Amino acid sequence: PFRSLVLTDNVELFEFVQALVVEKGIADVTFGCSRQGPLAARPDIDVVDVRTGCDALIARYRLIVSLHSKQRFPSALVRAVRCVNIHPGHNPDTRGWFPQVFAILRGLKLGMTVHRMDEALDHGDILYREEVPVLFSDTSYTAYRRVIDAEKRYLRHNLHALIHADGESQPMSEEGNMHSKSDFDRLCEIDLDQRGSFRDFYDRLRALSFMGYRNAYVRDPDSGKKVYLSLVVEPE
Ligand code: 0FX
Repeated sequence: PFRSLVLTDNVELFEFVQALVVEKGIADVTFGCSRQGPLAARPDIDVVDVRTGCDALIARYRLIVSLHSKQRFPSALVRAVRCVNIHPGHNPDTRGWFPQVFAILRGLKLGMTVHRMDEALDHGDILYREEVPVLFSDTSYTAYRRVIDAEKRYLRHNLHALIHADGESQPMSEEGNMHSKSDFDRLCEIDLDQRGSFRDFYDRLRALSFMGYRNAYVRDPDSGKKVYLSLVVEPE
C-alpha cells in the first residue's frame, strides 16, 4: 500500500522521470507539483500542498522525493516520512538558490546532491553527491545544463534503488554556504560606479547570463529604467 511521491516544479525533469518510470516499470510512484508552478495546469500531475496536505502525506507515503520542488517541507513531514531532496548544487558548498550562479561567482563547488531532508534548507545526510566542473567559459546556462545532465544520469541509473532501498548516507561535513533568492536578486543590480577588475566583471556577468532570462541590469541615469545585460561567451 505504500507509495512514493515525487514532488517537482521543473517541467524538464518531470517529463524525464515520468518517462523513466514507465520505461523501467517502477510501480507505485505518484507525481505532485505546487499550485504556483509551471506544471499546475497539467492533467498528468496533481497539485500537492505540503503544508495543508501534511497529515494526508504522512498517512499515504513511505518516501517523498523533492526534485526541484519549490515548496518548503514542514518539520512534521520530514520527521514522519523519509524525505529525500535532489538538489542542483554540491552540498554543503552550494546549498540554496541557483547554485551555479554562486559557484561561478565565488569559485564554489558545483554538482548535484541527493540527501535526506531535515528541518533546514538543502540540509541533511548525503546519499549521493557528484561534482561537475565549472569552466572559465561557462555562463549560468552552460553550467546549469551540466548539472541537469548529471541529475538525469543519476536518475536513470538510481531511481529504482532510491525508491526501493534505504541506502547508506553520510552526515554533512560542515554547514557550508546557503544562498537565497534575495542574494540572487541583489546580484542582478550592477552599480556602474563599482570598482573592480575586469575578471570580477566577467565573472559577475557570466554568472547572471542564462538564455531566456533577464537578470543583470544597470540603471539608465536619464530615465531611471533598467537596462538588462547578458554576456555572450564563445570559447574558441
Ligand atoms: O528548478 P530549478 O532548476 O531549481 C531551483 C533552485 O535553484 C534549487 O536550489 C531549488 N532546490 C529548486 C526548487 O529551484 O529552478 P528554475 O527552473 O526556476 O531555474 C532554472 C535556472 O534558470 C536557474 O538555475 C537559473 C535560471 N534562471 C531562472 C529564473 C527564474 C535565471 O537565470 N533567472 C530567473 O529569473
